[in-house]
Parts: sequence; C-alpha cells; structure tokens
Amino acid sequence: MHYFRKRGWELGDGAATPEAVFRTRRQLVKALAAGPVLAAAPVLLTACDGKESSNAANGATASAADPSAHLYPVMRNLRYRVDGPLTEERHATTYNNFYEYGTSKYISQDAQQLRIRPWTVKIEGAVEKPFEIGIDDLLKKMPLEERVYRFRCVEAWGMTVPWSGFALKALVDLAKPLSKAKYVRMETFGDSSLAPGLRQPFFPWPYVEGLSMAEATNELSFIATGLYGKPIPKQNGAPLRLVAPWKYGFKNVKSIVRISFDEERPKTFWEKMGPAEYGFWANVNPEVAHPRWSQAHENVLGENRRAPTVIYNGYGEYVAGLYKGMENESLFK
Ligand SMILES: Nc1nc2c(c(=O)[nH]1)N[C@H]1C(S)=C(S)[C@@H](COP(=O)(O)O)O[C@H]1N2
Ligand SMILES: [Mo]
Repeated sequence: MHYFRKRGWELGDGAATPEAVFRTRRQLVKALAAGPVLAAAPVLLTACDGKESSNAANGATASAADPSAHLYPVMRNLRYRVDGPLTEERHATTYNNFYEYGTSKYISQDAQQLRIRPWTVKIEGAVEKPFEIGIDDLLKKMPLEERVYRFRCVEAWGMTVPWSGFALKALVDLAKPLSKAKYVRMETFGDSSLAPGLRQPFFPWPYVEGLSMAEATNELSFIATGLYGKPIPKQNGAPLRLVAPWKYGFKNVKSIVRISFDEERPKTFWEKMGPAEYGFWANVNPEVAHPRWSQAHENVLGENRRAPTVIYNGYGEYVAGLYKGMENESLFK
C-alpha cells in the first residue's frame, strides 16, 4: 500500500538532512554562531521546540543519571511526522496519567522514585525460547529512531510528541513467537516499593495491556525509550513503554517488565476497571462517544484550543485494514 513512498529519511527535502536532524541543540547553537547551517535551522528549531524549558524533574538531571543518555538524540524518521507544532516538552512531561503514582495528572515529581536500573524485560509465552533481557542490552540490539506521533487520550486531550525508540516489530522478531501466538500481552512493574499507588487494593494491578499480533507487527506500533531527544522520563513510562498512536492513550502501557505471546486475548487493566467504557481495541473514533462524554473533539495539550478528532487519530491509512471483517467487535472504545 505504501510502495510508492520513499522511506522518510530518504525524502529529498534539503531542509532536513539526516545530519542536521541528528545534531543536538547545543551543536546547533554553536553551528549557528559559526554560520554554515542556516538552511537546516528552521527544521531543527521546530524539532527542538520547548526543549530549553524543561524542569529538573524531567530534564537534564534525570537524563544525566541515565546510562542510556549517550544514545540520544537518535535520527528522526521523517516517514512519521505531523503537520503543526510539537507539544511543548514541559507540558508532555508534567501532565500525565500514571495511576501507579496516583490518579492526579501531576505525578511527575512522585514518579522520580521509580528505579529504572537494573531493569529486566521478560519475554515469555508462545515463543521459541523464553528469555529475559536487560534494558541496556535490548537498546543495543534494537534499531533506534525518532518518530513524531499524535497521541489521543480517551479523556479527550491530545498532544504531538517526538518519541525515540524502536518498532515493536523488531522486538517481536527478536522474541520469535510461535504461530499459535495471537496476542502480545504487556505488563507494567508491580513492585509497590517503586510506586505507592500499587498499594491501592481497589485497582486490578499490575497494569496490563495488549495488542493482536497483526497490530503489534504493524509498522506504527512503537516501543518508546526516549522523548524529546533524551531518555524517556520516568513519568512518561521509563525505561520503555508502548506507543500505538491510533488507539486511545490507555493502551500505551508504561514501564514494561513482561511481554508475553498468548493464544488468548489478555484481559486489560481498564477492561477490568470498566468494561462498559474501556474495551480491548480502543481505536480512536470521533463518532463513537464515550458513555460519559463526546469524542468528537480534543483539547490540545498546552494550547488554548480544541481540535476535531480524526478516525484512527489520523492513522487510518496504516491501520484501517487491520479491522476488516471485525465489524461485530467493539472496535472504538
Ligand atoms: N502503567 C501505566 N501505563 C499507563 C497508564 C497508567 O496509569 N499506568 N495510563 C495510560 C493513559 S490513560 C495514558 S493517556 C497514557 C499517558 O501517557 P503520558 O503520561 O506519557 O502522556 O499512559 C497510559 N499508560
Ligand atoms: Mo488516557
């Protein structure tokens, strides 16, 4: 379907040479002072919008202590880009949903108690051979790139952010699932010494999400390990979290410790919480209202405006085909 397109980084844009995209802000400032890369400047300034405004909770201090900090920024893959501005980093990193740290949006300081090294991801279920892998070994094996994606929370707010990480497909290939595997189940840490919310018995911990194998191997499905050209902040799901941009935000499970390849569809955290309101598929659709509010519009995070919501969050070209023949399923909640 996309055979006519060049890969993003091959686009002959001129303004956005891979080398230019790869430069850090500090290098850019030096280079601008020296003069020679003016043509690249507009793209870079857009890409780095808001970077300087990050605060101590999510910026330099957090990434300085992170052993993966030297890996970033990674090259932006221009196949995945969004018209319009990026959300400012200070908003995307201080307005969060991470119930392990409470139901408030302002958990970014509390989330700093998460310890992200050592961090092991277990790969299990219907695979050739189950294994565990440390995050830094995983980062060495995976093809890191940056993608700008739209993001749409079911609560009717949206943002546009540059994730760094790798295609989930690359991790699926590493895991070597058996043909009987039909779903990928992903689980957040459940150690209550890392997050006080895990002691709240009302919630069905640990946080679990999942995708069908067809969804997981779709080119859009992404594991984010970085954000705004740095290691991903703890409050955004360090050290690795799912990003499936055509689905409501709650599918995008954070701080993953276990990935299992299952024959049965996993029961997710939010399906257990409220099956009438939150389903397994959770594809964005402006025409299917949440039982308690409309999904037709979204509040743009950090901007004083609303925008119309688009089916599949604007990614129908990539994913609508996944759901052919599934019209009897509840695809949009
Ligand atoms: N483990 C875990 N993952 C989670 C959540 C959560 O509470 N716990 N909240 C989800 C919801 S509802 C949203 S909208 C996104 C928010 O991601 P962000 O904080 O990076 O914007 O994370 C999702 N992943
Ligand atoms: Mo959400």
